[in-house]
Amino acid sequence: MPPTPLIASDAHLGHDGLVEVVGGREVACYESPARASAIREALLATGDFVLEPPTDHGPDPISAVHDLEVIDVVEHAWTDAVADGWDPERPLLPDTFLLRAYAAGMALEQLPPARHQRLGAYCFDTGTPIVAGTAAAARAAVDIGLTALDHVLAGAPLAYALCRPPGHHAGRTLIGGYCYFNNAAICAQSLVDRGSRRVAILDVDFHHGNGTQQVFWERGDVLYVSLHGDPAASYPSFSGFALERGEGAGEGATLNLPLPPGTDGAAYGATLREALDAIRAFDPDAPLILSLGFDTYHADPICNLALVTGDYAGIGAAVAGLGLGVVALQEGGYAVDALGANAVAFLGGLREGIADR
Ligand code: Q9C
Ligand code: ZN
Repeated sequence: MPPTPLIASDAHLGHDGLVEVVGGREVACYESPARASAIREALLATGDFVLEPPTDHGPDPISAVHDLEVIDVVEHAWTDAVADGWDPERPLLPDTFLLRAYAAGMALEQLPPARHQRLGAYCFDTGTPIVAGTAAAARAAVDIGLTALDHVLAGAPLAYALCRPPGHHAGRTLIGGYCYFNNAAICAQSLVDRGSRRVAILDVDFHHGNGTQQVFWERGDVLYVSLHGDPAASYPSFSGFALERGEGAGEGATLNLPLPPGTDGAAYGATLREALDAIRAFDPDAPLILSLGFDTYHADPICNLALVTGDYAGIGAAVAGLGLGVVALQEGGYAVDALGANAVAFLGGLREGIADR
């Protein structure tokens, strides 16, 4: 089998020095540059991957998914803050969040003009800091995803997008969960815009992809299927329950498969079969968009499932069994020392599954 394109760039290195607030403490952000370096080095060392740069796809694919107001805030909050005297050594996190629950009576058209003062109107948590290099990194992650998609549309059975920052928590008008632009949703929308009528997104990151779900909630042309830690016990807490199934034209085109804490590879595999059956029944006419996280790993510092490295090869092979082209986009995974081995196992399993079919 020919080498698999690995799309990556160094733009993410500027998205660094990040802190988040967890459990009442400021900590170094788990979502670090070392994550991407570890995956990249491990994949290249196998000899089965060829490093390719992203190509510039411009702003239109981003604005096909995200509202201009949040794009504007991501692009300019940092420079507005620094112009206003913000210490450039400190990442920008909102102090105030605009919640619908207290919006009654507010003149929402009168948000503050400085983009950093408005950040909390477009952000849902304390884990999504902005620094000087954030906007460029987020744009590059989109281009990385779209370039991987280009490779698959040009005939590669699999392409791997080393996206950083990740994307699946970012909604139409909201950043959060380490995510700014929703790389997977942008790829799925790009397929629809090129004429696909049934696009499937499979999300195997530990966390529910609330952003991806929101973008396609009322859409029947994009199926969103997610396996994730039960939101009753895990971030993002307010979405990912099984009863969320989409609405209107999208009713039934969202499938949430929450997993209890401690779920191991065998139980995960059984639930994955349900997910893959739903994708087969949907009968996609486009490559699969795979939101790929390794935070289901037993030693992940912020998650609670119990997969081991060997499990990922089986999951990858099962995904290959769909018979679809696969655009794999990196989402989460925070056990940095294990990320390389887990990526090699997953993508190796995918490659073997593709070679066998
Ligand atoms: N400080 C992904 O895996 N954790 N995102 C707490 C508040 C956020 C995970 C945030 C976890 C986000 C792509
Ligand atoms: Zn995650």
